[in-house]
Amino acid sequence: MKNIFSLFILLFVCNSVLFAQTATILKGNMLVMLQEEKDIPSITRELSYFNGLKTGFQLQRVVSKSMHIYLFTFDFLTINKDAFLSIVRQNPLIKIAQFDHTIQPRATPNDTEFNYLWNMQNTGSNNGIAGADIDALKAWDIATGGLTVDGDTIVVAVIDYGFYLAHTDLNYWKNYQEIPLNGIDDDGNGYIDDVNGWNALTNTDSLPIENHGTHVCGIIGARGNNGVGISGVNWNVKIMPISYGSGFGLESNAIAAYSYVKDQRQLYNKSNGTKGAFIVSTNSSFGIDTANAIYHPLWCAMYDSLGKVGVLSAAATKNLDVNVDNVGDVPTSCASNWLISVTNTNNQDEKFANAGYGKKSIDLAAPGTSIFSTVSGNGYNFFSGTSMATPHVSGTVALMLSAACSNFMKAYKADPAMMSLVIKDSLLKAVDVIPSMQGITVSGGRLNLYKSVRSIKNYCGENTLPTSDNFFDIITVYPVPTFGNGITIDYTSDVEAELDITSVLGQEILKIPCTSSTIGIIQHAQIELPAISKGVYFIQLRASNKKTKTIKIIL
Ligand SMILES: [Ca+2]
Ligand SMILES: [Ca+2]
Ligand SMILES: [Ca+2]
Repeated sequence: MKNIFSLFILLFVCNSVLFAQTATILKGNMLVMLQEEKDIPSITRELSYFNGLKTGFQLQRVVSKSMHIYLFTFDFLTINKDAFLSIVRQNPLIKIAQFDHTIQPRATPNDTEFNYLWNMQNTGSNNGIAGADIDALKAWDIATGGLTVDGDTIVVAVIDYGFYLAHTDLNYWKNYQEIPLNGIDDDGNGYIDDVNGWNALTNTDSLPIENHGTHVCGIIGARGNNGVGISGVNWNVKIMPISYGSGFGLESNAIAAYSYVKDQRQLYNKSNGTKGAFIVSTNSSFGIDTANAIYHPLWCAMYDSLGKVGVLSAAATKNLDVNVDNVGDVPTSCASNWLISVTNTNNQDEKFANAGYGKKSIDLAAPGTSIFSTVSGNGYNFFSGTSMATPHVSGTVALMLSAACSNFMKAYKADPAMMSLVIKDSLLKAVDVIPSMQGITVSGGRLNLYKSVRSIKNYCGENTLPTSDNFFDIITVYPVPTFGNGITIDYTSDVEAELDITSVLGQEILKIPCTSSTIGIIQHAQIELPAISKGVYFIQLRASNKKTKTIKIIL
C-alpha cells in the first residue's frame, strides 16, 4: 500500500514533466483532490451535468485517504474531457484535478556507477551527444536477460586471454555436470575437468587473471540492478570464459577455443538441453592485422561450424584507421555469414580514430571509446578499443534471445543455423544509421539494443517464421497500431516478386518490387503512411507462379 501511495504522490506532483511525452490518458478517469472527504456527495451531485448532458461522474476508488485524493470516472464518449476538466477545476470544493494516465516501467538500474555508462545512456555529458548510445534503458523495459521463454540458460562465450573469476559484479558460467580435478570427463563432452571454462593452451580449466577479458565480460553481462558497480547489456546472463592461452597466442589455440564452444552447443542441441551449454554468441577481440582470410581457412570455417549449431560470433576488427576490405584482417574479413565484425564509435557517434572499417567486411559500429567496465580485483576502469565495442554486440544477441517468444524459439531450435542468421539480420537492420558509418560499414550504423530486441519481439503472435519450405512468405507487419509512423513489412523471397497492397474493394493501392535473397535473410519494406489514407488493406507477396497468404492491416 505504501508503494501505491508514493507512486501517486509522484504522479500527482510530476505528471506534466515526467510523462508529458509518452503518457496515454485513460479516457474517463479523473483524479481529484478534495478539500475534505465529506464533499464527495456534493461534488458528485454538482458535476452530474455538463452543458446539459449527463456526465456519469462518480467515485471509483479512494487513492489516498489522508490526502483526500479520489479517482472518479465520467462518460468520455458524451462529454468533452478537456472542457469538463476545466469546469471541474473551478469547483471550490476541489483543490486539484487532472486526468489519470498510464505509466510505463522505467528500468533504470540502481548500479552505483551507472552514470559513467554513456554507452548505455548518453546524456550528453563529457562532450557527448545525448542519445548517441545503444538505447539500453528502453531495451531493459522489454527484457533484462537470463533465460529464454523455454527456460534455457543463455550463455555468451568470451574468448580472451584472462579473466578475474571472483568479480562480484560478474556472473560466470560453470559446468555443474563436471566433477573438478578427478581426471575424468564426467559429462562426456570430450573435455576433462572443464568446470570453470576452458584454457585452450593448457587443456585445463585454469584461466589466467587479466583485466582485458574481465572488462569485456562486464560489458556483456555485469549484474544489473544489484546496487553494485555497473550493469552490462544483459543484467543476467552466463559468461563462459575461454582462454586462448597466452598474451600472444597461436591460431591453433583460437581454433581449439572455438571448438570447445561448438562442442558444448552441439551437445546442448543433441541432448535437448540436458547437457552442454546454450551458447548463443562468441565474443572475440584478437586477430591478425593485415592477414588475408585465404591463408586462414580453418579459422574462418570455425564461424560456419559454430553458425550451423546456432552460435553467432562477434569479432573486433583492428585498432588501426585502415580499410579492412583493402588491407585484410583475420577474423573480421572472414567470409562467414555467421560472423559479425565490429568497429568502435565514441560518445559523439564518430568512428574512433584508430578503428578499422570496411564496406564489405565490417558490419556495424558499437560504443567502444572510454567504456567503463569490470576489471580484476573487484575493480572498474575505462578502456577503449574495438575490444570494448564488440561485447555490446555479442551481448545484444543474448538479450534478443531472452526476449524471443516461443514461436521464435521453436523455429530457432528446429533450424538454429537459419534462425541465427535471422537474428544477425535483425540486429544489423536495427542499427541507428549514423553519418560516420556511411559507406564504410555494411549496415551504415551503430548498434541499437532496443531496436534489436524489439525486432525479435515482432516475431511473436500469429506470425509465421520462415523455413526452407515456406521461404516465399510475409513474416510480419509492424507496428500495429502504426502510431502514424509508417509500417514495416518483413518478408522472405527467393525469386523476384512484388508486394501488393490492395484495398478492401480489391483496388490496387501500391506495388513494391521485392528483392530476392538467400535463405535466412529477411527483407524489410518500409512504407510511409502519408501515401496511403487510413483504412483496412490487404498485403500479399506475388511472383509469376506463386503467391503468399493475404495479411489484413489497419492503418
Ligand atoms: Ca567434461
Ligand atoms: Ca571431471
Ligand atoms: Ca552491477
